[in-house]
Amino acid sequence: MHRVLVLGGDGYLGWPTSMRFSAEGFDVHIADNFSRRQFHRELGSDSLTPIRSLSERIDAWKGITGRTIIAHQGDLRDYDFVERTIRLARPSVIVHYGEQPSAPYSMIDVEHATFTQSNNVIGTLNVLFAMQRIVPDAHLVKLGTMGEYGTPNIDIEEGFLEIEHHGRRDRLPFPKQPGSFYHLSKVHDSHNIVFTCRAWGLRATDLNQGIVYGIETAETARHDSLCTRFDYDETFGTAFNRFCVQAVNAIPLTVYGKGGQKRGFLHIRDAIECVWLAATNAPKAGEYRVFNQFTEVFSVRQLAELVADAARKMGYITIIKHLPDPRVEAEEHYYNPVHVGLERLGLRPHLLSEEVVESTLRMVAKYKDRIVEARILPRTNWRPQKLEDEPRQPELVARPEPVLAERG
Ligand code: USQ
Repeated sequence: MHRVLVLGGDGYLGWPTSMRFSAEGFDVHIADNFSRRQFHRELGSDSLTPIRSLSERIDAWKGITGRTIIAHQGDLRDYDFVERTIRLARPSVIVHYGEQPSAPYSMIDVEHATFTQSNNVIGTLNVLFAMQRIVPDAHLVKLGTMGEYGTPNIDIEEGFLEIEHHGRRDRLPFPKQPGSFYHLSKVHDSHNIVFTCRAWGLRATDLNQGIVYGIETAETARHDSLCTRFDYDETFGTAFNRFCVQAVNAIPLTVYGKGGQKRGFLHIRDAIECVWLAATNAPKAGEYRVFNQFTEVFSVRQLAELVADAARKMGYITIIKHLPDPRVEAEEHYYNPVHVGLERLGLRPHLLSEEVVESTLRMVAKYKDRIVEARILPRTNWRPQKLEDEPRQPELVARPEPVLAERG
């Protein structure tokens, strides 16, 4: 029997991934500390979709499919928890989403920056140590980010660059120029993973993922109780999902700066498919492999126009507003990243069609009453903050809670 441990299995991608592996016949274990739910309570925001607690989701999945998913509650920064969970699950694959995933969250202040880096880097180190001790042949599928590379003025290769220097050649990790303390945490993880593949012979795939949009996968579509979260707030919501919520709520679409920031995007169905393809085509022992995980490139401006056009056709009065960019990033730049590895493994991309935009807008309209408008406009600024500007943000309250207190 194949066994997978999904770290962060209660999250936006973690829950659909867990169901996908379960549907394919894997024994699925989830580890989660419900931190994403706590971050939302801290910030006064919530998922647009009314998600169930993890135990309710697992019960619903069992009721519909007859299949069992086992959950372990704990924090990856707690080495004993990580080792105990891996001993119990004995996974052949570990899919690692268990990190703080928001760039704005990491830029709020020193507490949020140090929390993000210690949470992500120490959690991943604990996973690497426990793998080496208990399941050294398992395959680590780690969620990285396209943001590790930044936006260099040359083509971005898939993880490595063939380089000639002073007459000698080598294949070296592609240079990293990340744009937030969150993106930096993923770079630090990558370095730790490369090192453990080399030193301990672990096998790992780093998935440098672009920005995921959408809500529905084959498994979430089976019943409302299986739906995944859909964030649209300034901290956890990403560009496309935010624009859809803004369009339905008659808020001008918030394009930061000129909107010429280009990024790789992919539909949530493809994100899950990529993880499945990577997991079921393991690298050899000692190999550290990188895939650039996205299907197409848009500028933020293009993305806003796509959403605005579809919304107008559906009768919404939608305008685009260029706000001063709260981030420090290039607002117009060259961007041409390679993405061939996952296509070679069989990925058949679902591109961003008008139909996808319309179905997302319809889903948003269904839950319109749940929108918390006060959490949409950007407040977090990348630039140095003066003491007199404080306090502007709520305090960090990311502490594990007992399962019984878990809320949707
Ligand atoms: N942006 C806007 N308006 C908005 C929100 C964002 O113009 O209302 C712009 C940002 O300035 C940025 C771009 O859209 O230039 C992308 O921002 P985002 O918030 O959609 O995504 P980002 O912060 O880059 O992070 C997201 C996920 C993260 C993942 C990353 C992949 O939150 O977990 O690693 O996408 S990537 O962007 O390729 O690094």
